[in-house]
Amino acid sequence: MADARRVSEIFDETQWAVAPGFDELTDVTYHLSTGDGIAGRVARIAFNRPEVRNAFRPHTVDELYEALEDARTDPRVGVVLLTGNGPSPKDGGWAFCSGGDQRIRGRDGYKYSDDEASVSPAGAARAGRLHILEVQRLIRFMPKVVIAVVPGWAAGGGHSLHAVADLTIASAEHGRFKQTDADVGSFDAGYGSAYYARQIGQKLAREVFFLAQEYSAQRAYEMGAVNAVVPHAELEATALEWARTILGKSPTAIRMLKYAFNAVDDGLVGQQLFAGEATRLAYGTDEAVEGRDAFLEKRAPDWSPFPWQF
Ligand code: S0N
Repeated sequence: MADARRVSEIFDETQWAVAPGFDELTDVTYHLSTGDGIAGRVARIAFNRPEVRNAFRPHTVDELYEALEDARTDPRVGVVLLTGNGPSPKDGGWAFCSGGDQRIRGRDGYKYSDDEASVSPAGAARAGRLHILEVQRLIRFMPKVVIAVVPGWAAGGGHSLHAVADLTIASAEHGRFKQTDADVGSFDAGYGSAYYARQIGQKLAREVFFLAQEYSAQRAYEMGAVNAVVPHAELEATALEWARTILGKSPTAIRMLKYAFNAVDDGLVGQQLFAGEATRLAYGTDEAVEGRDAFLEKRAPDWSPFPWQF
């Protein structure tokens, strides 16, 4: 049960309630906003393994996916804050996420348990998961704004999650960025690197990956990887304020804009998503209704009221 004490030192329990049905999570927490005018409209989903800098194991990714999917399909939710709880009870360190849990990395991916293949056929089928990439796609393709709220380390696959998020706000005191993939023999060859290079430029992106140095929140801001750097104590309040501002905008406009920003880098999938939303808008026109009605009434459509606009 994710009570307020177990959430995070900078979590304001007066602003949030545990999302219904998500009170038994172990590796992440999932809350919905309760504030005036935004009740139920902002989701806060947080890694909850601060003792390992919020590294994710397959079970973490399962819970993260379920929470994100719930937020995606909840018509009230317009903004998702993705963050990390903290600090670590061991040493007081803060993290957004430090990527895949290296202690359970096998030769074919990350393991649920040592003997999972012997547990059941499903266990065998899911052995060696790398499904954080499915989470990346969920963040990328959901027609809502996802903000990475970075209270500490964003490293490895955690760095990739911040890269794929729509916006990033970081703690001035504890926000740290480091792409360690090449240190541990892993490589995010998609959004984490190639798309990241679109954000900050090729030379800088190659430096981040090839040297795996540490970057402060301020330096990441200067590089164009972070939207805002704020005092640690104000991080979550600032993120909620940004969410409130975004919720004041047209949902359709935000959705079309996100897919427009994505389309240029997402190839046919990007075009498909943008076109799907365009089709949804077209279905609302009298012209499209006439096409449907003509078919159902077994007559030729009358397009005469609809000019060939220029
Ligand atoms: C984050 C770092 C820089 C923090 O350093 P700091 O503050 O000095 O803390 P530590 O003492 O190092 O850590 C505290 C405790 O936490 C444990 N820990 C930290 N990170 C991990 C981790 N990732 N896995 C397991 N344990 C971790 C430490 O061991 C320590 O524990 P104790 O107290 O018991 O000693 C620093 O911790 C660091 O560099 N961490 C490792 C970062 C890393 O290399 N992550 C993995 C990178 N690769 C991926 O994430 C791949 C992900 C993936 O699934 C993928 C697959 C295919 C395609 C793409 C991806 C992708 O998304 O990238």
